[in-house]
Amino acid sequence: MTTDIKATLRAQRIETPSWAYGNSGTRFKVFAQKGVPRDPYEKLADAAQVHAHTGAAPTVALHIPWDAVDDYADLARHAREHGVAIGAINSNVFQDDDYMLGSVTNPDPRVRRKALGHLLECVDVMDATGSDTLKLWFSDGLNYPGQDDLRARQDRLAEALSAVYERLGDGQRFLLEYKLFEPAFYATDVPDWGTAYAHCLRLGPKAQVVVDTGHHAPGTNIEFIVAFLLREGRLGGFDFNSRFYADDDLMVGAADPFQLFRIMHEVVRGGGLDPRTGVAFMLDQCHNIEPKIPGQIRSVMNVQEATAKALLVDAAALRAAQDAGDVLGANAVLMDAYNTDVRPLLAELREESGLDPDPMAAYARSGYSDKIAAERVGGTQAGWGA
Ligand code: AFD
Ligand code: MN
Repeated sequence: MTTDIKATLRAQRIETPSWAYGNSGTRFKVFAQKGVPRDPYEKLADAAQVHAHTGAAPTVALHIPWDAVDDYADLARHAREHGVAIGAINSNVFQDDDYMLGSVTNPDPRVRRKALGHLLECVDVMDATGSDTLKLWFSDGLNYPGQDDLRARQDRLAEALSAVYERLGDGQRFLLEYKLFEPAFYATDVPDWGTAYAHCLRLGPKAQVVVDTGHHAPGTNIEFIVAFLLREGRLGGFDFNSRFYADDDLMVGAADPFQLFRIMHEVVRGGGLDPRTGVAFMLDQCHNIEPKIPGQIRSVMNVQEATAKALLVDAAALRAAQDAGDVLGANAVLMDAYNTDVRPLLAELREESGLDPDPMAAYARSGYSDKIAAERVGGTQAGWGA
């Protein structure tokens, strides 16, 4: 059993976001950190550190235009030279002044055309980088009742999504991301998994839903959403992070490791770890006060630990207890796996893969942090571009 679990964990791939390595903060303050990358090339170098120490993070999501370059083939080459590859392409229709009243759902057709143009440019970037996944998040929404027509905005959204869907090439897909709140305060045009699912269902199999674990009302049963979407073949992937109160973008598993375990249990139960399902395990986090690279390393480790625990669930015993209506017995089977310390198993796995059993300590010893702080002087540090 351990051999199988190790093989599955060895095959697990977790994607880190380029924007996690830049400065980030809240509307109150962005705290600049020493050594932060100044361009996509340096971001990829930092992301490569996460993969080098964990062995589980070989791809890096880009965000356009933050990571726009003249020559994507050269950027892809740079990534390969550092042992990583470009992953999902994230669109950005939330930071241009034209988008104040929305992007693809804006009442002004000129703005809608501009937003759609950007989305189609992102597919061009996919063609240039060989990425198969476009991630679409719309901050579009309203601050007041009556401000605009909720139904008309869905019509506009559907029109834009259809145009992007038609543009996708073979082997390409888009992941539609929902978010209950922020930056809009009254209504968001893609607020929940049902809205995202309905739009994807209408379009076809190349449209799937991405579950950002910070994008729900407090107390939402996220693992139910995961189980449902996976069963429907519409779980495109995750934007993993964790939250205490809002979309806090903290290290995944840091606020509620039990919830992350329950999510990964549904992934394992539904076959979502099989690469053929295409479920993308992406991180989407912004570490405002934590050092960037170690924050990503810890997050990758947290996903690995939750996955290892989920793989330890005795599926036969669980099913037997469930079928027998043995409430406490079934719960005990799940809790038994959750309460297992899987760190020795993961340490062993890393050593067998030629890695240091403790990625955090290995990174700290590497001196990379001091190196980039000393070298990266001048230039303009990457950030959220807000
Ligand atoms: C913001 C949004 C959303 C999106 C991310 C990258 O809330 O999570 O995936 O930016 O564009 O965090
Ligand atoms: Mn996200």
